[in-house]
Amino acid sequence: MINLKCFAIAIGFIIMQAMAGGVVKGTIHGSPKKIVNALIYIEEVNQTFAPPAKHAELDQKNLLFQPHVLPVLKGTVVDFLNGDNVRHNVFSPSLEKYNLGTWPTGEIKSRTFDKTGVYVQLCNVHAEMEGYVVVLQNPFFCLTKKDGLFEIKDVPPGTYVLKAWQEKLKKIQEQKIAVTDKEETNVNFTF
Ligand SMILES: [Cu+2]
Repeated sequence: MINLKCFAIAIGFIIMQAMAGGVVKGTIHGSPKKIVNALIYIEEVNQTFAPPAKHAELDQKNLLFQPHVLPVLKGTVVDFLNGDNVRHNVFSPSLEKYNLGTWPTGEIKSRTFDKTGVYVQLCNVHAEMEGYVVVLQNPFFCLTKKDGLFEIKDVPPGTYVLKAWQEKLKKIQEQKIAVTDKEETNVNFTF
């Protein structure tokens, strides 16, 4: 017979173990247009991370890519939706380049993102539309809101390169960081 209490404790222990790690926290300083939708991420963690089974979604609604920036783990499938009553297209001139075609409301096109990098999303029906899919090696990233604050939890202890991307930056910024178990590493960026 299974001892349920011990089983629960064991599960709790496993969860505690899995969540061990440090926190990387900080602020991006700069003009309001530059500190919003910035992606702070650890360039590489020496582990393999399985992509989520659940698809990520990128909608085209009110003639905007929503969300404007979509960070995903390498291998993630992104479903491209059309939430408008007009036809939209999706293409990207980035890296290996793709064009998913043009489709009406209600239809979905999917693409698996197997390679890390920044993919600008464009629509050849509406020249003003622009969005980004950013494909990352690991799940330790944070997308900023208007306040430019970021916090990445449960980072395995180690030394890493922390990167900062934002669409208006000419170049990705980076800093070397050291993460210690159960401690906070504070980092700031100025854009
Ligand atoms: Cu469009």
